[in-house]
Amino acid sequence: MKVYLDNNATTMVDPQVEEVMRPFFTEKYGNPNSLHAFAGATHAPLRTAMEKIYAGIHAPKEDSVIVTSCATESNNWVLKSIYFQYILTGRKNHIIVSEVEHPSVIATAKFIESMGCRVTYLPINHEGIIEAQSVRDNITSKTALVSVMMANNETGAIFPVREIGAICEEFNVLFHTDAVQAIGKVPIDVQRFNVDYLTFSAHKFHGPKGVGGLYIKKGKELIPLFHGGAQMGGHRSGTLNVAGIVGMGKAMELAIDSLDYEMEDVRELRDEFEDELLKIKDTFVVTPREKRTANTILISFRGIEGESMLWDLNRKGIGASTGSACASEDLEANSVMESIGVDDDLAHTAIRFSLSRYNTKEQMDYTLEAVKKAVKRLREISSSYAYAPYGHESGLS
Ligand code: C6P
Repeated sequence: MKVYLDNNATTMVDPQVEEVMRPFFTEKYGNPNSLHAFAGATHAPLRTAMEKIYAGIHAPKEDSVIVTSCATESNNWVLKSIYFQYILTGRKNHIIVSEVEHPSVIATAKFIESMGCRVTYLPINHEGIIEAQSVRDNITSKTALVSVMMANNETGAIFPVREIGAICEEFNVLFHTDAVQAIGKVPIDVQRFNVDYLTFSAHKFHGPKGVGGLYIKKGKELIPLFHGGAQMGGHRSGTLNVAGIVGMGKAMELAIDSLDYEMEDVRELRDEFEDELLKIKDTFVVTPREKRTANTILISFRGIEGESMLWDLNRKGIGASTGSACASEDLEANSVMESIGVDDDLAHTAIRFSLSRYNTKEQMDYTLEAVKKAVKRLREISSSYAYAPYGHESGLS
């Protein structure tokens, strides 16, 4: 059996998405900006796709949704533009981010910090969640931007973006949220959340890789990251990725249609699996499940290096991760676990299981058995587990 449980890293392209994309490679391949029928054939599908994307996040027509190459680009764009518009010009000198943002936010924040911007990195609480009050406490008259993600990629923790949006509005501070892990998992409404900028990436919701987006509220325009042929209304130059945009539109439509299934059926599958995992001794899950997206579990098995567990699971055809895919090669402790303040040993034992609408009960039962076997085998050879005060057995009786 093959079981894919790394859907926070990327997802399978939905077959319906692949189907709508196919004509744009070998039939309707015109550049949308050209002046002939090959180009014209792309216009209606592009318009339809953009309508679906606007609808998916409840963006009003007067606001902009700009297609980018990925969430990393969107996140870089927001922070670097704020630097050019507000920090470099001396109008403001400060931004606030959470310390568990994706590296595309954290590394960009550190870059603009090295250019003279003051950056506050907000800590998470013991449940792995940012408290809205901490945003309020750190805003000053010189704060240009607050950037806090909607859902964390490692734990699935849902952050209080609505409250944070309201605080930012009260203090007249721009608000960006990285919604990469929230699309298709929680309802998204840019108007209710009061966000100025919102990032997303198609491959996280069963769309293609290499295409993402940035929502920009009217009146909160950014300086383009890419100057050139003035596509996308001059916001982002470069020939449009027609197949990618059409695919992202379809994927957004399907994500919204599947939202109830995700929030009920995927949640049930996840919860049952989690209940069984927690019966194994010396396990620890970050963030209460009702405060998480329905598909994610970050769990520690004391005494077992995360990478060893992944190896055992991989041999059984199961794909999971130790956390964020882009940090998985460094063998460092899980960064969210460290931020919560768990001890270093435990932070090295984290495994992220992230489900999708394609997972089945049979797959989860199969995975559970594989996890139990791996725990037994690995704890038997784990010196840190054998000598630790909490037990001398594998944890499975
Ligand atoms: N997180 C994970 O395993 P790109 O690769 O640019 O499409 O997405 C980047 C990104 C931005 N924000 C969040 C919250 C994300 O989760 C990701 C991608 C993957 O968690 C790969 S590191």
